[in-house]
Amino acid sequence: MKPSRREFVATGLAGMATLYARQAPLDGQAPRPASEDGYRLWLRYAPPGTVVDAYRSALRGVLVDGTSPTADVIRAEVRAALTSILGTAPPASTTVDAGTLVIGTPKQSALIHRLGWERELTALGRDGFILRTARVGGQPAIVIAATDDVGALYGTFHLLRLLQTGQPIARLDIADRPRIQLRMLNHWDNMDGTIERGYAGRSLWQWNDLPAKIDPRYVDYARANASLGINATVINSVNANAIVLTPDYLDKVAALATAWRPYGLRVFLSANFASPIRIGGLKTADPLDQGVIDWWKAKADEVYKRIPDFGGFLVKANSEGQPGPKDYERTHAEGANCLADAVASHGGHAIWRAFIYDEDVDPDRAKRAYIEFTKLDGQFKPNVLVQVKNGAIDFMPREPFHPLFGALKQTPVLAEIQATQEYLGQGRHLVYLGTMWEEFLDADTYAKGKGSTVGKVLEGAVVPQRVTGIATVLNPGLDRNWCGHHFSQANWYAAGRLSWNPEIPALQIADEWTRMTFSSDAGAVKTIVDLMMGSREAFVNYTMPLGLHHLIGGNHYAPMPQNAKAPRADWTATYYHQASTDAIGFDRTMRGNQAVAQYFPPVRDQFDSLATCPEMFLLWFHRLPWDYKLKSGKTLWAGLVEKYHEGARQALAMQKTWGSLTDKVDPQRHKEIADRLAVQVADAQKWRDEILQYFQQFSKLPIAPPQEAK
Ligand code: BDP
Repeated sequence: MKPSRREFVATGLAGMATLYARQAPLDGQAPRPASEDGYRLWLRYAPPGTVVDAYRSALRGVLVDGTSPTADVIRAEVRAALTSILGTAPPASTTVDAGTLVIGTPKQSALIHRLGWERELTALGRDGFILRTARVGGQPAIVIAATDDVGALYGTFHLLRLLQTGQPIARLDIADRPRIQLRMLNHWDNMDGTIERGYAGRSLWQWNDLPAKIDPRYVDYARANASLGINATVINSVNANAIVLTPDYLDKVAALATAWRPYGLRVFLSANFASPIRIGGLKTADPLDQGVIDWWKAKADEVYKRIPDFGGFLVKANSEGQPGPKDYERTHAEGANCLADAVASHGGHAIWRAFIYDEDVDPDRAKRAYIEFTKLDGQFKPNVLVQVKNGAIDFMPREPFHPLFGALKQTPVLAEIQATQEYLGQGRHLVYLGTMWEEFLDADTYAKGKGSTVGKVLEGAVVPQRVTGIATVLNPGLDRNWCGHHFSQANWYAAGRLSWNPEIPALQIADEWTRMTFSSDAGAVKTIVDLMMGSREAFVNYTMPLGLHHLIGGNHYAPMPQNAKAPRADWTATYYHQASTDAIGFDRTMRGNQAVAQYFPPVRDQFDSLATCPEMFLLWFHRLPWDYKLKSGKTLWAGLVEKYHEGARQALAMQKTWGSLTDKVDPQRHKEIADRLAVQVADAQKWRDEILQYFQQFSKLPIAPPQEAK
């Protein structure tokens, strides 16, 4: 039976209450931890407390039974981790004694083969694993077994997570597999070393030094990803420079692919649709032109010669100025199929982004992709996947789920989520997105009746999908701590965990991450986890509550509700909030522009009716007078005032809470986070004041702060 979302996943933590109770507090005044720079992410392998004694007696030797680059990776990781967690690494064994950790595949290891687990392992798939206490050659041992050695690597990281989070390992019986096949990252790195919407320094990829020099950081990047089960990465921006497909660059990409292969990480590339013109010397990029078809085929062959396990192309076409099939009056299906055909014989995929919003399709940007892509369902080749952002506009702090989830019956759909925090405080605000993605993945599409959650749609459990996937836009850079804000690392972590299993609770993920990243001190963990769990709602409250969206300008950071001038109307703020003296909000109901009709009937009706529309989406779907009565009995204006004040107050409380952790968190990270929280507090007040003052011109009502906010 599947664990319900509200319980901790069986393979994860035993339950917070028991966990906190089990851990003895650290003795008296524990010394303040030594400074850290955050480079090691959640792979710090700090000893998790007194439980280490039990680990020492349970782990007395290590036998990684196999020879392959991945087996070497496992050996090195286990050695480094156990040395750090246990104080000294248990010896590498060649035979099994009591307490030997045995890791391998039935194919390579006779010991594992003799356990007779093949059928069970096959059912878990290539990436699944068993982590079990068992007798091996008559000796009690811990076994990590998988069909493929990458599965064994995932199992190894699972055990290391249990150790880092202080879990009991006396009787292990875990069989786990990913629910999603393509667990993918999308980097938005430009070829000149800058990163689009990157807030942590320049690109990780050192194009000038590649292919000769493999920076050790590439390997640490792969380790971090493998520890979460991330198995695919698109390394260049969707606003793609065609140069990446030239032979010199392909050699560089191949060197990265080679470094990452032992970690199970496959490379994909963003392709510029006009590449046949830009680097191929052709006059056209028309996807039905034979010369173009041949060019892509030859290009794909060239790529696969260097990278035999190349994943395929990701394409942003006819969106925000990018070239695409519509330039030639061809459909998106015709465009996608051309690239898909080129990689098909190699087992590759063409991933076509649905982030397309042509103004001639519909006046409302939120409706456009659904209209275009539902028309094309059934016309895509089998190896085309459509990649859909979580919401219909663009990574807003809160959006209802994109109506395309569950709507395409014959086309595999990947979700695109963004860990980068482009619209969520970028590298400066502490915003944990696990809760946001949980809300998204749990949303019920009703595509096949109740229980058709977005998570289930993505798993292929609602409409069968040929390939399943979740892509996370993640823009780490050369900053020592990878992500700019130390807490942004949690979003990389959460995205990876949810891509493995969309049902892992955000709370569990926050708890794991905190223990691995900061401390195993029960009080500190609880404080940090609480801080994380409330952070996204706080951000929504002080920026865009009650369904407001896009109240920003071009930098996507600061409030700019007055923004009425941009190259296109749907890049302004006024297009979305439509505030006037009468009302505020976007009428997407059946009486308005009928965007709600893009959802399946129960969802359509829920959003359509004021009685049932969740207030968190109120102004997304409804246009309402300032004196509209909220469920609380307050007017809409008073409700808005209250939300903005609440958000600013929450930011202040977060700062205070963090201040209480000086003894529990190392000085460097504590200070760097505290500095950013000071910015966040000031920003939250700025958002509150600027937005309320702006809307007050229309509401003409007093900004009466709730009592406790003073
Ligand atoms: C927007 C970003 C822009 C991206 C675009 C996309 O502001 O930089 O190019 O999305 O996803 O959110 O293509």
